[in-house]
Amino acid sequence: MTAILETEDTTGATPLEQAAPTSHRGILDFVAEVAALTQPDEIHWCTGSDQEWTELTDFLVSVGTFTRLNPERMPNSFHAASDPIDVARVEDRTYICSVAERDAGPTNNWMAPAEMKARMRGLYDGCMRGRTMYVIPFVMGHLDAERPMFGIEVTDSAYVTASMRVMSRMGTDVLRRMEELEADFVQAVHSVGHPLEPGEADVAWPCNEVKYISQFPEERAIWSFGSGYGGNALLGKKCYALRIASAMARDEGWLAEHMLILKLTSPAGSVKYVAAAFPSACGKTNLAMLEPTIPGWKVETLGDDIAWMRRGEDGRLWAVNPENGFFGVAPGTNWHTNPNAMRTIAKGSSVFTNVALTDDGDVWWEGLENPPAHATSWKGEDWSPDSEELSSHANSRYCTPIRQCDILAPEFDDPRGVPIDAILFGGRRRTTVPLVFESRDWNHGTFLGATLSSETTAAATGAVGVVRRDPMAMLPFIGYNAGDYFGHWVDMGKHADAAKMPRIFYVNWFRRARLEDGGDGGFLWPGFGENSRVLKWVVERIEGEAAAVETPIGHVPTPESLDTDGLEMTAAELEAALAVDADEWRAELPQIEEWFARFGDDLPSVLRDELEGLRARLGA
Ligand code: SAT
Ligand code: MN
Repeated sequence: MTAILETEDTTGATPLEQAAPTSHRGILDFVAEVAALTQPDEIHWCTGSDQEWTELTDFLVSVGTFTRLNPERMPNSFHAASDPIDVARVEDRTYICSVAERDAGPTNNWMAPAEMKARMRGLYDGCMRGRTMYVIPFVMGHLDAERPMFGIEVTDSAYVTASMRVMSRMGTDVLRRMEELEADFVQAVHSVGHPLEPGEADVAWPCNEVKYISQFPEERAIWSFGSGYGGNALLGKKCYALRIASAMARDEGWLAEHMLILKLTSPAGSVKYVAAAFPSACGKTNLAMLEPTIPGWKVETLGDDIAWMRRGEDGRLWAVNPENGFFGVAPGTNWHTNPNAMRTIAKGSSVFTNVALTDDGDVWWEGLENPPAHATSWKGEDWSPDSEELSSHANSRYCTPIRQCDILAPEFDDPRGVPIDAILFGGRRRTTVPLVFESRDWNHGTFLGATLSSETTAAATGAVGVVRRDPMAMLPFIGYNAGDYFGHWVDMGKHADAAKMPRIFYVNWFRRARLEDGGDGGFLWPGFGENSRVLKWVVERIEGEAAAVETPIGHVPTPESLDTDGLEMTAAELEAALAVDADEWRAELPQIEEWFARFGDDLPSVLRDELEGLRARLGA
């Protein structure tokens, strides 16, 4: 660690420069500027080494942020509990600070860059006093990509630094490559906003009631203040890999999407790659690591949250996962719903936040097998199975290295990524949306994505269970005007190689049996590993083998075309899962209309035409 001194040496180099392990001018200037403003006691340049991990985690244990888990159960792993005011992404405090207001509209909060910077400079002023500032050189995607996507996160949180080591490729190798390439990088500033006066004791989870998560898309910069949690603070994730990257992707003709990537191998050995977009906490991680229940099919994982997709020389859309770890929702994860995630976690080297801590130094959460007779809840209170309160926050998370996943596809290491055959959009809907259907073409698929709807979850603060439109599952992550974003999707399909673009499907694992039809209100589809049956239908559609009925909303499987061998499901239940109820869909039309009205003239005419086409097909 380097103390920041006041004076320069005889060469004119500042003490910061003398102590910095780099000569990259842009990095030095950025770090010096942030340090001058935030006034940390020390600066630590991250190497990414095992020793550094040990030092960081030891430090976090010593200050009470981390509790070391029982090494026999969960080696090299830690439990953390956040402040209850800091448990999820804060969408109402998240801003796209583009120069022009229209470039952020209409789905984002906006503030002029100068105004936001003035406001945040005030907050940042001295905000790292009494703390260490960690400098994290990181790359999203591969270090040996044709164009590596670099970032520097400066943060006063050791928790964030340890988590970034799990979630991204970071450290000395990255710094060296940045120097060799004299590379540009995304500037990412993060502070928990909790300076320490001399002698003041720290708290286990420092944060601030005032929070700002600000993106400056034109400058490719991120300023985050006040939160230490997940996507608010691990700035490589949503802030960079989605908000900033989507703006880069618009400018450069590619796609940065909130999608898992999986590899599917059929019994005959044919391989397909699927990307799928669901809103946060709707089962992306489970689908990404699915264990097929149908014989002979194999799923391997490439990513569970973010896909960067570029057109390859062959005209196909190639996807890479820019991340290096999983930041998965813990509750509901168990040996049935996601055995591969359980096996990944069990290897250790993981951080668990806001789950329960058992008396024998293990973690537990709602939905996990074998509830302990007693545990400490995420709020630090005594908990037992008959407690009224939940042991774990609904947005509690495990943070674990992707390389520990037994079913990681070898292509994860290929900087070119994988050619995508199918894109799935999905949400959480009790009614209306069938288990699966295929879009008519790329533009119709774009319309399905643009109108994607889902009931809200605990991944963001706010009411849970309300239906909202979440276009491409990107509502909180589109870094520019959402109308332009839809236009960009339409443009991606306008190409000489349009026929090589992925086919687009829509899925809903969450439809319920209707009481008025004599149903019990429960889920119509068993989900989890059984979703392999839907993936099989998707593959067979692509190969021209699976039958479908053309309905007003798209191509829906015939009941026979879906492999239900061995499934305990009545014909009526299957029919209900696949049903397209014209009345229910007619009721969607005014909602879609209202949604599209928000975009005014910025809505691409193609999408308006798609809505009119749907209306006509529904006879409305
Ligand atoms: O907190 S994160 O944004 O990283 C997780 C999520 O909501 O997907
Ligand atoms: Mn996500």
